[in-house]
Amino acid sequence: MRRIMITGAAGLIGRMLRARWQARWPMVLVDRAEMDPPGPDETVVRCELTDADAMRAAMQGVDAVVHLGGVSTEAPWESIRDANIEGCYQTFEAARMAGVRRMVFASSNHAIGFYPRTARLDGSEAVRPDTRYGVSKVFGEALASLYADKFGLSAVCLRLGTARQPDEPGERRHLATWISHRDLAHLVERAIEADIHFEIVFGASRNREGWWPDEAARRIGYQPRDSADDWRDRVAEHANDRDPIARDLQGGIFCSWENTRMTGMAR
Ligand code: 15L
Repeated sequence: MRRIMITGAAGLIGRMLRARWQARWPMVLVDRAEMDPPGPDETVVRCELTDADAMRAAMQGVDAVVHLGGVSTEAPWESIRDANIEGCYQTFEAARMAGVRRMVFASSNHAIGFYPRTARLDGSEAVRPDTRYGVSKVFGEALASLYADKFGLSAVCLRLGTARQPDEPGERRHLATWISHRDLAHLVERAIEADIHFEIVFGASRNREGWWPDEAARRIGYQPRDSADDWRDRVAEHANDRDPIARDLQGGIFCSWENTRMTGMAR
């Protein structure tokens, strides 16, 4: 029986996976924020990702880590550095020392956000991060590659699109980027179980307007069942859809924030 660690277990995706996996796998649930008390076969660990001792202790007996923890949007450098750079490093280090078999790293489409919406990407092209947050995801992907090649900690990096609550697209951009909770849970399960050394995989549902025709997703056995198309007529226009920078680029509004080159603002 696999024992799975979920970091960021108090977040939207962490809670969704926890609820689905309760009868399936023993879990170690890690977050700095408060979580529901442990059920049978669950261990709840409240700590910072940067707390190397706590992370090493929590990692004992873990077979696979789903690393969702850290800052999940753009933030001041200090927050990104602590949670997404140092915290990510300590998570990989604890996993290496405990002999973990598989790391599933929650990366993001913001690692490639400056590609135009006309581009079709498969993960083999150069990164174009759109934020400090996106840069931290590129760092995590690079760390995953290093630990796979040097220490045999096999890894799947999921460049996730948009997972939301409510579980439906909320702006026009999401018609390409949306991933349903059901598809996301299936994607993470395939990332845990696939026979893979290292892979970067985009995470979106079966959206007709999608930008990521993903061979790697097929290689790990991901078969999405939902589609943003079902909401096409119900998605109201959002301010982000009218932003002159956001509307042409895959990362959307993340590309606009603090942008002095395309807005002509002073640096
Ligand atoms: C992300 O990486 C964020 O974590 C999430 O909140 C969304 O903004 C998503 O990307 C997106 O691109 O829609």
